Amino acid sequence: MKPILEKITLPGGLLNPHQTHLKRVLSAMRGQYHDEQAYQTLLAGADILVYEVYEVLTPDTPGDLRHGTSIVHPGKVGDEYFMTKGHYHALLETAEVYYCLQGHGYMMMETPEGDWSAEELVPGMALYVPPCWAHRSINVGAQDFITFFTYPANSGHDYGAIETRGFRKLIVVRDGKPLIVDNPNWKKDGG
Ligand code: PAN
Ligand code: ZN
Repeated sequence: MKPILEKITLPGGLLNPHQTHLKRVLSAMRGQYHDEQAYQTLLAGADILVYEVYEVLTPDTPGDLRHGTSIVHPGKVGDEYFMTKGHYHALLETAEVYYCLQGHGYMMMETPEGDWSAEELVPGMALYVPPCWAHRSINVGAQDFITFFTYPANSGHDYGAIETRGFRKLIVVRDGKPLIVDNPNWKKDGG
């Protein structure tokens, strides 16, 4: 294959050319927010767009990379900030690099063994998510939280563990600022 040159437009985070444009709306985030009542109330109003991902669809041969932009829109479900679903890579021992282009967010990360970490991202900060760490982008700011990411093209995505168990920690707003708290709904055994 040939080299691919990309243009990233800010604000907005549009990546051109791209082959996939994922749009995740509120109804696709069922069970992810700790305040189910707030989730239902917000959803009853409108099925709003929570985040978008533009990606370049490279071959998934070992050695190749995928890359794209992730745009988490500003907003909250109750006291919990808008965020991505979050996932492990299906090929667990694969890493990922994120680079913050715009906005203010956190990457919430955890391992199956019980480690967790939340790193703050503002423009200019880069983050290495090591192999075996689940990761979720959280927008704690008032504008779009935009990152560039790249990961091994054969990684795949495993959403199941996070969908059933959730992350150990949440980020909620307290006195107008983000606060990391325990997830009251976290299921240790995954059941
Ligand atoms: C990112 C994420 C993107 C959307 O490209 O896929 O931020 O988050 P979810 O996949 O959790 O919905 C990435 O981490 N790829 O591996
Ligand atoms: Zn990933």
